[in-house]
Amino acid sequence: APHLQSYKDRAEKHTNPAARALLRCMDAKKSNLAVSVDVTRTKDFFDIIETVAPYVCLIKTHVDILEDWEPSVTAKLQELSRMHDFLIFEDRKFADIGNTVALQYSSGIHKISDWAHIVNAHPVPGPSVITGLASVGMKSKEERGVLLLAEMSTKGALTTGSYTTDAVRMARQHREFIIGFIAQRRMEGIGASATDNIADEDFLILAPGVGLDAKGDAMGQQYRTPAEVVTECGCDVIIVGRGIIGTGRNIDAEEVKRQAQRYQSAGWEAYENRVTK
Ligand code: 5IU
Repeated sequence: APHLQSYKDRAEKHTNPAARALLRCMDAKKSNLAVSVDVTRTKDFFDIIETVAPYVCLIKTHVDILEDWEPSVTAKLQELSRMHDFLIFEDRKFADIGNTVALQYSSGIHKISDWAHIVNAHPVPGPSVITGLASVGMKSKEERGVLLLAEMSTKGALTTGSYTTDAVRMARQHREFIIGFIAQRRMEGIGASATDNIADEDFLILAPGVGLDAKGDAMGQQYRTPAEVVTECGCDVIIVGRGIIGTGRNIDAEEVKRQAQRYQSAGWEAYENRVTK
């Protein structure tokens, strides 16, 4: 089972270049931490990224919330990604017909496919959402991969039962491009039939809803600890926003750094407690 193997071994075997790059980075930096930089001003955005960069494998963005976004923002983000060795995940949650998501991914002002190694999509439209994104991402010369939203962290989420099972089945049909899931637990083998070759299935699980102090927020978010998420539930990457960046206003760089280090160690310890040594 992939969750018992090291990130390093999985990096060597994975067939998707973006997944390989992420696993390699996790091993090299000893970090399974993704920081979610949900702020509205580019100055805060870059202050946070430059502070947390040494401790993360991945930076998760919502570029559409930046009030003063301009093309140089994503150019600088790519430069930082190369300089500090982290990947970029634009949490765009595509959810339209194939033709539309292909345009949303490649075009508009943000041109997401130019700079985001990883994006995600809701499985709700069916396999056409994957076909649409793949028509852009699979043609790119860069490392590109997509995560399906198999489960959400929020109270009352509809992503349960057969919805989740069908999401895994969809991903299994497109393993060259669907590198894994946003989910709360491992997904390999779910919904597989006897004819599916699941022996070498390795879906990366990126889990949002991670916090060491709070149990949730006032708007339905629910938090679990890195130990619950990584050791017990077998997820690969912890996604942390406010646990590290605070409210996103009046950024205290020293505190952000301290929290990033704290979550990096907690995430890595949870991983070491899981893998077979
Ligand atoms: N996010 C979730 N839960 C989900 C999905 C995405 O929290 O199920 I899908 C995003 C939303 C936010 C980040 O950008 O992950 C979590 O931020 P906090 O750690 O501040 O709650």
